[in-house]
Amino acid sequence: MTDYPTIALPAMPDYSPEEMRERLASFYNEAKRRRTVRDYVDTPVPRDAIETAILAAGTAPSGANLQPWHFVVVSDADTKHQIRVAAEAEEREFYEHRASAEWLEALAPLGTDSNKPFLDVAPYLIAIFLKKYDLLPDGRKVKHYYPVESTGIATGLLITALNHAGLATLTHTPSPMKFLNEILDRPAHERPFLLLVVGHAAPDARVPDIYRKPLEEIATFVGN
Ligand code: IYR
Repeated sequence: MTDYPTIALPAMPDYSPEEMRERLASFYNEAKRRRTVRDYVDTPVPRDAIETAILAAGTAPSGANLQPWHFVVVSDADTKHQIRVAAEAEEREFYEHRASAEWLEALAPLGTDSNKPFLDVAPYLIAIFLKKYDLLPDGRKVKHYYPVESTGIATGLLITALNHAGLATLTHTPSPMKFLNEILDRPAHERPFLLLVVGHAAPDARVPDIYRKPLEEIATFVGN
């Protein structure tokens, strides 16, 4: 047993199987209406909504509970524009040179290109950074475990929380994203993980007619 202090597990709700089904059906309905949105309006989003969504993301499990993430919330128009300019430069490189023919073919149904107006228009960009270690004020390093898995789970929670609030998101991944360290003045040991665009979808936004794999394709049950 641990020598560290513990507390009793806070009470878990005790739902009947029927209640579980209802709750999960309702959660699934909400999850499945989430779409990656590329067309935004500049309608403001309250800052405290973003703060609560980030607090929810910060409840994610993490290796040794070291919480190896950092969220930079950008609403400043000039900073968003700097990010747009830098991201579009990387994206032009990607679409014109770096991407393989196979990759471009996989992206074709999404209709994406190097033009990223949403980086100016959406009210918030959340740059998510992953820390392989923390740096203590005295310069010592505290190693993190499973930082990629942990930050991925936190990002999933963030997207889910924002979707729950009726906000649209886009998981944008210009590559490489090192420019985010410079523009946002983050230390070198923080690695840009993902740029999340957040806002209200444009009323005339269109999205590709995507297909989601059925249960049999994404899950295998061993036993009952
Ligand atoms: N980062 C580029 C290309 C891109 C890559 C994947 I994988 C996508 O699912 C979508 C786009 C861009 O944002 O256009």
